[in-house]
Amino acid sequence: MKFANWLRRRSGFDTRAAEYRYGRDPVLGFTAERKHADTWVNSTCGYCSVGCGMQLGVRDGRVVSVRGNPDHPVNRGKLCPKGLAEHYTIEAEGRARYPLLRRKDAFVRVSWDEALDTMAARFRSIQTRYGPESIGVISTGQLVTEEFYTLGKLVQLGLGTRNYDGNTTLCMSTAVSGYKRSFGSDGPPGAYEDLERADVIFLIGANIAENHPILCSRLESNPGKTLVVVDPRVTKTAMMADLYLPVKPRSDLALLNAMLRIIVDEQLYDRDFVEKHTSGFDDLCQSLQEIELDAMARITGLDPELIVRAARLYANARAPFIGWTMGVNHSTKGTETVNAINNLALLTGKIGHAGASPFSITGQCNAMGTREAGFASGLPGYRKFESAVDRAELAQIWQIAEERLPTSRGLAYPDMIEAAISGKIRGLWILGTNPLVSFPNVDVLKQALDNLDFLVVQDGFHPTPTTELADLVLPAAIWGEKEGTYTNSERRVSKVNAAVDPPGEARSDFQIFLALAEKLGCRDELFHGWSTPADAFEEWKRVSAGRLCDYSGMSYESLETSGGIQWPFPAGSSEAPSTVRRLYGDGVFATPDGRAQLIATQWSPFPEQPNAEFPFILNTGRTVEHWHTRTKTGAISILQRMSPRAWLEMNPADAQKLKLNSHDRVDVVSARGRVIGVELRVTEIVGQGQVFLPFHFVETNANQLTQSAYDPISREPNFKQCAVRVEKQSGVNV
Ligand SMILES: Nc1nc2c(c(=O)[nH]1)N[C@H]1C(S)=C(S)[C@@H](COP(=O)(O)OP(=O)(O)OC[C@H]3O[C@@H](n4cnc5c(=O)[nH]c(N)nc54)[C@H](O)[C@@H]3O)O[C@H]1N2
Ligand SMILES: Nc1nc2c(c(=O)[nH]1)N[C@H]1C(S)=C(S)[C@@H](COP(=O)(O)OP(=O)(O)OC[C@H]3O[C@@H](n4cnc5c(=O)[nH]c(N)nc54)[C@H](O)[C@@H]3O)O[C@H]1N2
Ligand code: SF4
Ligand SMILES: [Mo]
Repeated sequence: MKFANWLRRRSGFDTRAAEYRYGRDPVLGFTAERKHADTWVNSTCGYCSVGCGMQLGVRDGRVVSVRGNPDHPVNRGKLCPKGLAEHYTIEAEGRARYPLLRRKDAFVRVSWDEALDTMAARFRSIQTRYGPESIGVISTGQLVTEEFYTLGKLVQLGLGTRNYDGNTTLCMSTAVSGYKRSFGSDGPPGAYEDLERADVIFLIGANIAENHPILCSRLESNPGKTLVVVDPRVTKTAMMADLYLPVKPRSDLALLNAMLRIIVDEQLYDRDFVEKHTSGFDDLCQSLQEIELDAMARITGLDPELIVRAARLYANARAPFIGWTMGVNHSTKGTETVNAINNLALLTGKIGHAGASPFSITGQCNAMGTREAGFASGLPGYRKFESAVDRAELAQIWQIAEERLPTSRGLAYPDMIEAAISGKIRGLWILGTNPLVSFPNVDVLKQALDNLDFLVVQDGFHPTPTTELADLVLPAAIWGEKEGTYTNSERRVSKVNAAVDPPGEARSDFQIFLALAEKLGCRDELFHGWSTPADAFEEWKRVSAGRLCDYSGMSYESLETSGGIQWPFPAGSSEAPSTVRRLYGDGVFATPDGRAQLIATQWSPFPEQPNAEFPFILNTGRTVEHWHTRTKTGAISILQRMSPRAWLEMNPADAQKLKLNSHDRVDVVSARGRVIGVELRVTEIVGQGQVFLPFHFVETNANQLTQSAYDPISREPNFKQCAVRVEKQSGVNV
């Protein structure tokens, strides 16, 4: 029994342990007794894409506690530290409560009517003067799918602009582009169960121990696996590895191509699968002729024998899993790197079976929902802008003229920012994202926002660095206060429920969209008879029917009782909702001829190599306690105390050369900016010539340093490398 408890705590963070430790609630201030809830509301965690099932404990109209849902198939009762403290976000300091309109230099509180009248009038007058596409919308991966579906329709058919994108372009757009090029559609093909059933697991640029902690407990229930971690930094995940490959920054593509070459040369590929289910084999082989093991070993910094070992390990595995996250996506070579990963799976036929999957681990709680239902890089239901058939089908469902659907996408997020600088975009609506902290080379963004005629920011918190710059702030309900669905990384749609009302006059994003549609005069046409997210869900089910992301067999009730359903789940499906589903098990891909595409790729050095003036490569990323720009976790004292400020990791050999010691305060300087007074951590977690800075802290904003370099295919920023120097602190941050 004792052993079982120990195991449970080791492999997750047990709710009871946390309650014991935090007997007197440090945030809400009442004692453990008062935390005993009267009722428990089932929901899904609103932080990361693991999608843990949760129960929110409600007492006297307040959420006083949360616990893991023991019956949920994803987390089986476990939660990570952020999840365990999530209820504190609801009553955290700094929630946005009232619409605020900037008059001269100060915000004044206005009614919702006045706020939305002003928004509609200002956007329309900008459009009259500069054309419909002078308005841009930047959304998020943190709303419910019903909201994404509603927003996409509202922006395209109501506001009438194609310039709609989200923070997902800072995050997942590379995986989306890579999947589309290789398999014909977006959609991670595997399931979390694969972590338990794979015999070999590669994690490339994915630090799940910090960022998807509950996936670690899925890994731990697979004692027979061999875990290979590819990351230039010795992360907590790397420390779990059987084989750790400390690649040089952004050399993954060289490693993957070397592995592909070895697999072809040693005939370790699946000839039958390649012949029946793929195109492009000859071109791929030809491109691999240029790949030489010794050269790739130099680029990656790995011994040639290690690369050979990794290639054989993958190809000879019964069921290999390759998971990746931002170490791959955040790169100007990101899409090609995803294609090289997919090439490995396709060459060896290791896809669509238990354990075998090239799997993009997603980031935000509902990054998937916006990919499925949104209007940004595709039409709803993974339809393509450029497909006449797809447009006709959608127009038919919506009963609108086909010409109202665009034939190509609008500007991607970074291109909208450029367009604001050049004056093409004049009005911007930012919702559920905080770009003043999260956008690369943030001075460019500031210039863009400065140049706008009208900026609306819709957020659950105020002030944030971004709401502070707005002309209009719209206060939004957040997790715990609204209803809908999230899709996690394994395509599992889970129910999200409201446990309490939002503070002040804050409204759910869904209600804000409907009210704005009313003001724009399109509510009746686009959202006839809608009043709750369930109305959007019912229409979305029809729009997704027959598509890869088919929801048509789901209902809110079945999502509740099953603890989430993986798509595709068509109406009339004979499978039980709880069945684990994988894509492409039949070898038929979402391309016109059903064949997946093998794609030749080419490594090249990352932009902005270190030089005499800026000798270090800056890597940026996350820590387990904090969520992105800390609007939520910065307001939660338990988490904030565990990780109160940023730090810079530097290798001891470099620190010695610079005569720096741990805890010194240093400045980090790039060609674009200076971050002042970061605490130094001298550690071998990072290699020589590399430094690491978390990007959570606006006071020491990593994006003051990062560069405006983007993947040409996905438009995702190269957040993980830029050239910097490190100096003893020069001044104080203001
Ligand atoms: N605690 C916490 N959890 C989160 C989040 C959070 O903010 N906080 N955010 C969520 C979101 S939206 C996302 S997208 C995910 C992100 O999850 P991750 O991708 O795991 O997070 P990061 O720390 O950004 O980067 C991952 C790793 O990439 C490595 N890396 C850097 N350069 C390279 C390279 O050239 N090659 C390779 N192979 N690796 C490299 C870094 O060293 C780092 O360990 O986390 C989600 N979960
Ligand atoms: N240097 C560097 N920069 C990075 C990264 C990196 O690794 N390095 N990672 C990138 C990645 S992967 C990501 S995903 C981005 C994340 O960057 P952001 O999207 O800017 O980060 P968040 O702090 O999650 O911002 C979400 C905002 O939405 C608000 N919010 C929360 N819930 C709701 C809601 O229900 N409705 C509304 N309207 N608002 C809500 C929050 O208060 C917050 O202000 O950062 C990117 N930036
Ligand atoms: S692992 Fe992700 S989904 Fe699960 S509790 Fe932690 S933050 Fe929430
Ligand atoms: Mo992300």
